[in-house]
Amino acid sequence: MKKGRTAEEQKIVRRVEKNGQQHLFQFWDELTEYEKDILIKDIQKIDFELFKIFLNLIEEPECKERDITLPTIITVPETDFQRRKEREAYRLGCELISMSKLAVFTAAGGQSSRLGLEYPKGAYPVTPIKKKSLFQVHAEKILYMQRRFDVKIPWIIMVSETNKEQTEEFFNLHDSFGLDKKYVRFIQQGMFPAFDRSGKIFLQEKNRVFLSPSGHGGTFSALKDSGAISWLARLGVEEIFYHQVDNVLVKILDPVFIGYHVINRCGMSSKCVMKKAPKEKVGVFAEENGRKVVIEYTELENLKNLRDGLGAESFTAGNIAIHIINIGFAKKLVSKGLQLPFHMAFKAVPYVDGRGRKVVSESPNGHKVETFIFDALRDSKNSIIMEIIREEEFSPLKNKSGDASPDTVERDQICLYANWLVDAGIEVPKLSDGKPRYKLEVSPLYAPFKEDFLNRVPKNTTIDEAAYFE
Ligand code: UD2
Repeated sequence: MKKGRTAEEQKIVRRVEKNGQQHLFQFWDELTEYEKDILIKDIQKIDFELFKIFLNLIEEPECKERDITLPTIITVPETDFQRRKEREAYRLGCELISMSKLAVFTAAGGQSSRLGLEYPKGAYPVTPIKKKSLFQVHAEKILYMQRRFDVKIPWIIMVSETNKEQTEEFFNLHDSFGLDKKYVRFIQQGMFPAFDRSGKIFLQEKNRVFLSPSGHGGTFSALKDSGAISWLARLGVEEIFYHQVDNVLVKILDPVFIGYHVINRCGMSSKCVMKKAPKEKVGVFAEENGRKVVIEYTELENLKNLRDGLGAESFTAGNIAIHIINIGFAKKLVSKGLQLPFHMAFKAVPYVDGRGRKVVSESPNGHKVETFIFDALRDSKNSIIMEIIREEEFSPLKNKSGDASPDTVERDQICLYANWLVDAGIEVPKLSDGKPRYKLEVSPLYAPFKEDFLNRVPKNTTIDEAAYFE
C-alpha cells in the first residue's frame, strides 16, 4: 500500500526516502490510523538538514589539538581582602535581587536513564525526614528569597517531550508549592533522533521514532522559541540563575555569585568545585584563546601537546553546572542563530528490528547527539568561575546506588545541617564513624543558607532525636 495518506504525508515520505531512512515506514501497513498519525508527527520533528551534520560527526577524528591552559578562578576566600571582596559581591547581589533583576532557570528535561525512573527526576523524594521532592526543595528556596526580598522571582523549568506532562501534573498536584503560578513557566526543549553505526535512525516502536532530549544546550533555543526570553525582558529581568534539577544543595540565587558576575560584566559565569580525584567524572574548566571553556572528562584524556607541561590531572576545577546568564548575552546568542557544537555519545539504544521485535541491547549500539550549555561560555568575553565547597553546595542525584545516589544525597544533606548546628554552637550526637546519629532536615523556608540558619536557630536547641527545622 502507498505510504502517506495525503499529499502532505507523501511529501514527508519522499523526504524520508531521499535521506535514506525509508525503513521508518516499514511497518506502515500494519499501523492503525491513530498510530500512523503518531509516526508522522515523530518524523516531522526530525530536522534532516541537521541530521546530515550528525552523520558527518561519525567520521570526525576523536581528538583535535587545542591550545588550552588553566583558567583563573575566584577561590574560596582565605584572606581579609578576599573576604571584603566577597562582602561587596554579596551586597550587590542582594541589591539586584531586591530590584527584581533575577530569574531562576532549572534544567529538568533529561531522561534520568541512569536512575531508571518512570517519572521526572525532579519529583524524586530526596529530603531525609519529610521526603520532599527536588522540585519542592528548589521551589521553597525561591519562595524564601521572594519573601526575604519582597519580590516576585520568575522561575523557568525546562522540560522535554518525555516528561512535560508528568512535570506539569506534579506541579498542579502540589499547587506549585505555594508559588504564584503566573511566575512559574514550563518551556520545552527539542529532541534529536538516535541512529546506528550506518546512520539509520532507530525506531523504538513500530510507529515511534527513537528521539531523546537534545541536551541542556537546548536552553537557549527553548528560551527563544517559547517566548520566555522576551517575557523575562518585559519583567525587567537582567540575569538568569541557571542550575540543574538534580543538585539538592544548590544555593539558588546565591547573592555572592550574582555580585561577582555583575561586577565583572560577564555574559555567562560558572561555579566550580575542586575534583575529588583526577578520574572523577565531571567536566573541567580551562581557558582557550582567552575564553573560559569546559572540557568533558572523556575529551580531557585525549588532549595532546598542552602548554607549560600541563597534563589532564592539572585541570582540577570541576563543572557543577551552575551558571548565571545575562539576558542581553542570551538574546545576542539567539539572534545571531547560535548553534552550539554537537557532542555525540555511543550508547545502548533499545530498538525495534526489521521483523518488528523489540531488542534491548546490552552494549552500545547507537549514537545519541546532544548540545551542552557550557559551550556557550566561549561566546562570553568576560566570565568568572567561582569556587565553592562541595559539602555545602553540590550533591547531585544521578545513580541508583553508589556515588551520587539517593543514599549519598540524603547523607550529604544531614552532614550539611549537622555542620550548621555545630557552627551555631549546638551539640550534634555522632555515631562511631563520625556521622550524625539522627536524621536532620532544615526546611528551605526556615533557612536556605547557613547565614540565615545561624541567625534563626535558638541557641538552646538540643538534638536527641531526628530533628526538622521549619
Ligand atoms: C553534567 C555535566 C558534568 C557535571 C555534572 C554535574 C554534561 C555533559 N556534563 O553531567 O560535567 O557538570 O552534570 O552534575 O553536562 N538535562 C536537560 N536536558 C537534556 C539533558 C539533560 O534538561 O537534554 C538536564 C537533566 O535533567 C539534568 C542535567 O541536565 O538535570 C544533567 O544532565 P546529566 O545528568 O545527563 O549530566 P551529567 O551527569 O552527564
